[in-house]
Amino acid sequence: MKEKLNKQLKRGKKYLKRVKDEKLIKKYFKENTLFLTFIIICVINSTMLRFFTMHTMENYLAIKPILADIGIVTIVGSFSYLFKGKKRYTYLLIASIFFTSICMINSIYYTFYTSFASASMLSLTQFIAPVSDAVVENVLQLKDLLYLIPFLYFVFTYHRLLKQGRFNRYSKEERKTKWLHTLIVGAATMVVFTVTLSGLEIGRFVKQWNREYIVMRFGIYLYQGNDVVKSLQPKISAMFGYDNAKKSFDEYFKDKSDTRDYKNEYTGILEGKNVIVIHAESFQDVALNKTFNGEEVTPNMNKLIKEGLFFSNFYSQVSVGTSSDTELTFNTSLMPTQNGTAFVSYFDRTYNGTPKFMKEKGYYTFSMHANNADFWNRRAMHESLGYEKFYSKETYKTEGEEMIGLGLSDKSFFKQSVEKLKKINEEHDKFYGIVISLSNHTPFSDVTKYGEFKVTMNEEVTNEDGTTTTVEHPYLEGTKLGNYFKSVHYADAALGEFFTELDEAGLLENTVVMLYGDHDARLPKADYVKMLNYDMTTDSVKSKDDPTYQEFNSYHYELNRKVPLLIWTKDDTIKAKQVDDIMGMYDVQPTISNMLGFYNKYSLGHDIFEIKDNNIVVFPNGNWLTNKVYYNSQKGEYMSLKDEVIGENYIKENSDYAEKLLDVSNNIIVFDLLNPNKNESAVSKEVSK
Ligand code: GP9
Ligand code: MN
Repeated sequence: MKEKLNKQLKRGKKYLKRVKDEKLIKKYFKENTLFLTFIIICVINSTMLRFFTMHTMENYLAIKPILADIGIVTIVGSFSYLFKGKKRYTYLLIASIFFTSICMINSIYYTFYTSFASASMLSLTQFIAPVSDAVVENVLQLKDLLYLIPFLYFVFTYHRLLKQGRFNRYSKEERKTKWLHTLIVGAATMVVFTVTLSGLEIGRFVKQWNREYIVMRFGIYLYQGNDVVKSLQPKISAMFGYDNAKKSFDEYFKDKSDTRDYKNEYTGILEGKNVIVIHAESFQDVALNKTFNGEEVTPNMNKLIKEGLFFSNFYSQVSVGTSSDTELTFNTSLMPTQNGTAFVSYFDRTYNGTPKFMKEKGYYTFSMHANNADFWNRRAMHESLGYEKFYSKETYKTEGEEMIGLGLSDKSFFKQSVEKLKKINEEHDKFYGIVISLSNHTPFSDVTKYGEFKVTMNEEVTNEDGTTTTVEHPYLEGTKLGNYFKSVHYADAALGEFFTELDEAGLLENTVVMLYGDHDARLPKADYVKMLNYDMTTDSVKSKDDPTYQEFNSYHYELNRKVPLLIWTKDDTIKAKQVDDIMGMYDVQPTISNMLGFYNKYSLGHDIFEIKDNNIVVFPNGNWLTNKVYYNSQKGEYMSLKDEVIGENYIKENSDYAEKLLDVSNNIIVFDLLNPNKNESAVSKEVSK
């Protein structure tokens, strides 16, 4: 044994001596310049992508994704050695185009969706196209082209080697050995990488839990490979995982009553009333009651929220499906799907949609939106939700009308919608419909069309002679947040006109208006910091050491993403009240169904007037919010909202609840569990009260 070990040691020493004497490392570098360049440029690009997208220290210092990237590209690159002569270059060229494209696509995608691309979203490119202006302006940026530099360097290296006669041609034997050795190195790197992973990381990777989390720990290439497998999974798992899904579904709802088992002061109060729902694009609470030099950003909304039932801590729960995810959750009390979007990938499932229930109650149900009917696949999905008719772009006059951002201006859209509503009101006994606005859509750059609204800070300066002059500090002018306020100011004015026109047409009698902000406006954190900490005396942002500096960290950012929810009647059917309990989009259906007189057993949210301040809002990425805590599931960290000590149990119980809820929601959609033909237990429960 000892002798054997000694022999091995001797061999090892001899080899190291050879490496030193014959300068083997230098030789290796010289002989494999092209291959090594390929590895380096692929790793540089993926690292660059992570640095440009996720701005956290944890990401900047992460070694694991670099290791994973090296492993993957080494394995892929190793096969180049099997090709003869110039074909080896062609192979590496194709591979580097492939890896560079992954980085570029994800870079563009991230700017638009603040997420990484998914193969299940491939069909969504057709939805991106109509957003043309917004996409070009908001998405294609110089940084997206930076990935071409390393790639071009690779091409240049090849031509340089060729010119210098250093592009090696290997014999068959050499090629085979090189391939095998390189493959072993790649595989060994992957083994080292895998050993460093924690159980949690592996679990989340398998689940494709949160894309940022995966990219931060596994690198973009491994993420994308996993994503392709995961994207095929809905189709495959819909075939195979049914039994487990059905079991957990039955278990989840087993204690829930088949009919409504409570009554409160809101039960049935809206029964028989017409319903107009307003989907207010990117309307965020931050604009409410905000003033610039005494002028309100949203004077109309400020008035309405004082008159109606206003929910001041209301959050949308969107994933990559943004507007469409909100529509899903608003209408069905289900969460967005874990892969792809329900509107696009699962439009053919059965949904317990509010419009469907209202139709059963004898209402005429419809949706109105002046955008292309196929955007977010609404044409198909609105039918599945139970809207009898979708008044889309084709039914609106756009010629000669004002266009803002993505299309027809809200003012024109509302005006034309009122004409349609008048007709509907004449032809139908009662109606339930949604109007989906559009103008207040990112990138909020159509400023000239929003009307005059200054986002400045005025300073009264006393002159030497005692008179005063007003000095205007344009601190938010030109920022995205500043432009957003201008845009919301326009959207609010359009809303004001809509209410006036509805009133003039007599459409507010016997009608309830519900309004929700569909999701936050994805505004830069730095702009909020500037807004909160601008010092006009120095014309700059205060330093963090300044005692009056207001912190605005990532938790403040998350909490600030809340959107308005309003239920309003012209008469006093709905009395003015502000509800401050934490509430999510999935609580809307349970809350309004009690008012309107229907019941959906398979809702995931709660009637806010029953659950009150005991509520939890689960976000699609696993984060959750209660009246005590905002929990960040990716970081495994939380912020206590009331400065109290939070027990570990509290975090665990709520995290388990969130995980279970997301799982059940996803199963309902993927396995079509509300379809009475596929799931018998769903039949009898899908009834109106
Ligand atoms: C598109 C509009 C905007 O018709 O609803 O969608 P979004 O980009 O917010 O998902
Ligand atoms: Mn939207």
